[in-house]
Amino acid sequence: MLSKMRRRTTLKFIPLLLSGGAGLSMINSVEAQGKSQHTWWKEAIVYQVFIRSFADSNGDGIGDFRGLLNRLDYLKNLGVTVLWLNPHYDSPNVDSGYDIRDYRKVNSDFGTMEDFEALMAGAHARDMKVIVDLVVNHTSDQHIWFQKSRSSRDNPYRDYYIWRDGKNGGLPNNYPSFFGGKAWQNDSKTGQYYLHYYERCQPDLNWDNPKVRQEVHDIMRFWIARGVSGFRMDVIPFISKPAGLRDLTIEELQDPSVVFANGPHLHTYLHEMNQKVLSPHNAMSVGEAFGVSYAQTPLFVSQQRKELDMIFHFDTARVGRKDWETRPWTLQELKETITEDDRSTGPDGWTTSFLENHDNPRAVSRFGDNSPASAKALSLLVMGRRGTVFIFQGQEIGMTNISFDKIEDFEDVNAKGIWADTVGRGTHSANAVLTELRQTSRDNARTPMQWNNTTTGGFTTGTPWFRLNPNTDRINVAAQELDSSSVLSFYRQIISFRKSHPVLVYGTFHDIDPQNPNIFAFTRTLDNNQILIFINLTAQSQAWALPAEINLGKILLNTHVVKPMGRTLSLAPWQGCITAISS
Ligand code: TEU
Ligand code: CA
Repeated sequence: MLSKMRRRTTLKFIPLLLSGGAGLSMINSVEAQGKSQHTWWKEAIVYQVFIRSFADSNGDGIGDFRGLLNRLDYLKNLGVTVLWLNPHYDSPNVDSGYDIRDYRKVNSDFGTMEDFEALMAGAHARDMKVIVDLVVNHTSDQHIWFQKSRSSRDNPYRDYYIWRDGKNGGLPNNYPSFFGGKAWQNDSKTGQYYLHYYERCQPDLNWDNPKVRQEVHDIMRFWIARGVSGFRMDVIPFISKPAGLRDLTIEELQDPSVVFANGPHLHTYLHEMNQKVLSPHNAMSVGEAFGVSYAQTPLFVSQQRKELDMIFHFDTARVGRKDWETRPWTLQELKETITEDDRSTGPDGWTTSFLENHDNPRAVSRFGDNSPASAKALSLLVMGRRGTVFIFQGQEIGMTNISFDKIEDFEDVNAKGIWADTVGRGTHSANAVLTELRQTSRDNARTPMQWNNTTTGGFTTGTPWFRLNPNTDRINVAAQELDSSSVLSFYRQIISFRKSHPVLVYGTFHDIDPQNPNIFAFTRTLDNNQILIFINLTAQSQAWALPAEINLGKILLNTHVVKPMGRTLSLAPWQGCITAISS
């Protein structure tokens, strides 16, 4: 309901944004869908590393650059071609590094700049590229710019951030913060308020100041010079602030991201960044597109507009969610988001395929039943659709959510903010909020990587910074390495299959049975080459009648040993196949 409402609301922004810039009519004239230009980043298998929880090399309980370096052969073996590092910069770590103190220093928890350079060299020696997180909607309040900015109203850095007087003895407007409470903080030194969409220690930068944009471009060049091949851009649609910073209406307050993502100069700033930095250096870009509707997607990713290469839409990964709460969902709904996402790119844009990241719970717990079989079925969904593949550490072994007994078990600032806004204000019971957070919390994805069956999971020789999931005794890399029927073995197989079958990368996507509540069946087509993918996304056996126009060809990849045959296929729980289609 809410997401439908959001789509309708956002549609009206389109003509506004297009006036003056390149229009959709221009986009329509380019190459037909499916004839997409071949590029390395479309073919990439990106592996996201939440460094803090990946591998600890020095026994302090915190994952680090050397730990990751030591595991590069494992990733190479898996078939990974690009690493995406979560923020690796100097930070007080209030929001896991998304609060940056110095963009030109590395996080000392992770090692030194020399360690970072060794990691880069190690990746390049194995033909892997590295992209880093670009977090430039906000900085840490400990950043020198903010320290200067807050020092006086006439400091040259004052205008690097967004300062306003209060209104009628209260806040400048009614913006809420995503991490609870309001988005304004009064600063006693000068008596004004600064804006923070996230935690109050994450003040928002003022992108309308050309000096800020110049600084960001310089930071990007700094990391490109150190071998980085591109950027994942954190909440990038929020950089241009709404004109006048008026109050949000009650309807807009339901989902402030829609207004925040539609600032008047957003596309001007992205185009400028592309022309000054991305294009000249051939750097890849993927924007986290919180608040962006499918209808708006071409504005970001149409190649002709020269802004970003692709964006992340959250609707698929967040089916069955309303913010931090769960809601009932159906497979039809999940499939609909994938079709919409696929079409949203327009004829010359590109998209991403993912179910997990550091902000979402584990897919196998959310859409599967925690079983290895369901992890394999979901891998087929991620690898089978069109879009650059992003997998998150541990997904390849079927890591699951962890159990939380009490609020103290959580590390995440987001969980704490939700708690304060609900239980803290007496609007919800502790039990009700815990029940939801257990399923939706970002902490579910942030537990240490499970390398072996010891109590510290082979992640560290010391005390891990965050609890390991006790199921590391069953779910771990060491055990799966030796087992040809493991989730890990299946990931290796399907990644190598995708790499050797361009139809899986470039072929058009078509859902052939959208109303089926149990099975996801779709074709991929590239020139004369067509393949069929069907996945039983339930824990029960299912019969699936092949559509009349399709004759099953050779089975090319199968999650199970048993081969489905005939015109009505019997599928085991979570069984999925890739097959040829015979004429
Ligand atoms: O996240 C964007 C974001 O706001 C949501 O994904 C967030 O996880 C949650 O839904 C808020 O209610 C990005 C980063 O990925 C996230 O880790 C950071 O905390 C956030 O921006 C601020 O930098
Ligand atoms: Ca360490």
